[in-house]
Amino acid sequence: MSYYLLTEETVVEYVKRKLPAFTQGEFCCKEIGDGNLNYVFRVWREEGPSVIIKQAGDLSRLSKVAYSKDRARIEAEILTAQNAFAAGVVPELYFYDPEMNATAMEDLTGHTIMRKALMEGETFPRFADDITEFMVGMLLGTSDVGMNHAEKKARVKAAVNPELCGITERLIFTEPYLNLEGKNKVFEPNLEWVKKNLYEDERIRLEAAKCKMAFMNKAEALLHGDLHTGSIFVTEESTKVFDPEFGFYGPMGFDLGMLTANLMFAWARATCAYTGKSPRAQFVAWLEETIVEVVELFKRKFLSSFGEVVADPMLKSRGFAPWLLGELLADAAGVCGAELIRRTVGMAGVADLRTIEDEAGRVTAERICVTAGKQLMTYRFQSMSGDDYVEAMKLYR
Ligand code: SR1
Ligand code: MG
Repeated sequence: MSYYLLTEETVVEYVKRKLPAFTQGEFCCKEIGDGNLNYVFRVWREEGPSVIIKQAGDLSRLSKVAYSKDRARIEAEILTAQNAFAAGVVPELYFYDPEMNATAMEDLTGHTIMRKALMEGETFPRFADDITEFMVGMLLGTSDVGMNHAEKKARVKAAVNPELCGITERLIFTEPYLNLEGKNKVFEPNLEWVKKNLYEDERIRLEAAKCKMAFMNKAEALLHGDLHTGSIFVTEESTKVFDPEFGFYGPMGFDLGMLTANLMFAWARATCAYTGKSPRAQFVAWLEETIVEVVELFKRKFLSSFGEVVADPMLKSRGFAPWLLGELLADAAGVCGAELIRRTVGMAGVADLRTIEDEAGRVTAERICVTAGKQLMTYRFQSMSGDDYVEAMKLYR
């Protein structure tokens, strides 16, 4: 069967053909994707089985830009690796269809997108534990710490993803500082402030350039590549990381940095323009604890699991694991800074900031993020603790 673009009219027939559990009965379907790159459908029957189908088209959905459909294969291979090294924290993969560039995976209905939940002031007691399990499992399992050197190189090659990495290089590490094509979307009342504090700051541009170089060259471990709160489904009892389409072998600190930045957006919103249902002080305290816990639990788990998975005798040298962790944390702080800056001034802003209705609240929330971003990026080699992240958020007055 050769490739065709799935629609709500054809996806049920496709699923019935591919999955035995779906052969009997009438199924409903809905296109649920709201991203730019792919088509995502849910197919289900009341009291019966359900599945998510994600298909890559020749053109991106919204911007109609041509991207290689091979990205679907890369994403399916990443999901396979995630199920091997972080089972339970990612959707199960049912199949990948190379002809159709389509993936079938577990339906996570019942979960909520974490960004939305945080904007409503919800808290998730399992989150820090689950997400650090995911990150540490993936980083150690797919790096030269836990994987045979030849297998790792073959996997690096198979996951090379120039198009999606190109988006990150442009959107995170270039455009926010240079605004070359005028694609930045700076909140008008902050234009002058951003000009003075970002565009005219040559030192931060230099640090961002160094972080960009690390992103482009450190093929250390398989990353999710876009681990923001919109890529995480949550309930009180469960955390599921999805949408690894930006994944590739990159610097080990990347996912941790992006994640912390996105928890910080929730903090900036809660502090300046809270719209949640729970008491604000309680929610802010939970966010601060969670940011600290994510960093500190990550460090503890990384060091304790390192000893369990390391095979290379040189990597067992005394002091190597803490050194590697130190490098990783510096990269993480740099990425956190870059993410804080780009989601505030760049073209792909976050709802946490961009939907703040009160002008003064949004002005302050955005300045908090850019100021914290600059601090963490500049002092990334000293930003080793969870408290450093919380303190960075409190710098702008
Ligand atoms: C064109 S895609 C824009 C952004 O959304 C994704 O989630 C990535 O973060 C990307 O940078
Ligand atoms: Mg996405």
